[in-house]
Amino acid sequence: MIEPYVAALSTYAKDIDDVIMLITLLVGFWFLLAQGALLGFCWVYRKRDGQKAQYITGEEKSQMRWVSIPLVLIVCCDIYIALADGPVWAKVKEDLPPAERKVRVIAQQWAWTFVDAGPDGQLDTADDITTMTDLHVEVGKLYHFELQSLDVIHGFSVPVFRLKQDIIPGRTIIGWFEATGTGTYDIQCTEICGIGHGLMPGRIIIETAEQHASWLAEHSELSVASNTLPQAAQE
Ligand SMILES: [Cu+2]
Repeated sequence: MIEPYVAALSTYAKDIDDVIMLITLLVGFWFLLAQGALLGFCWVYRKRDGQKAQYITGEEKSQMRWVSIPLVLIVCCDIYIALADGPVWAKVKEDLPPAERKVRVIAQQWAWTFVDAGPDGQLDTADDITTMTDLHVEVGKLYHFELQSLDVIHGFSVPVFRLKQDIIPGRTIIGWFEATGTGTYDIQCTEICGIGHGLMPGRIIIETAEQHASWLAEHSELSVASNTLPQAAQE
């Protein structure tokens, strides 16, 4: 539905779009029906000369049906939506498929810091690559992300992945994504996190295997050098 405007570039983006489409269609159907009936009754039973308004208690069975039948039908629609979205929620938020890559996302007022695990795939080692604002990832690799906040509640949102997760200070929240296409796209903070909230830009750069390998090679050497320099100076 929104794919012409925001590309769908994660393995679960289409599942989420499908749920949103289902909800839009079901809710839209009942909305149009209810508003149509309201306007129709306003017209049919409008004020006419010589006709007195009738007082309706709504207690008779024929009148109560106007409420009870739509109520049962709408509850059935709700159950149908719950059955459709439950597996998608479980897939995105509860399941944690094995990681091929790891990245730490650190939010603060008002910037993003990203720590890539580097060539060894382990965080908190000498070859970790720290970047501000830009998150470099490889297409087709399953990433685990660790979300951390240095101050207040922020929201990590990658619209092209249909991914959104709040970041709570004092907690590390783990989730996953796998990109299905390349390009540069927005990362947004989706919590009003202070006066500079609107100035908290981020970008995700989804690269091919070759592009990402050369980015890794270029930056991990730099980070190893800078991580080992202080030790060398001490000796
Ligand atoms: Cu924020």
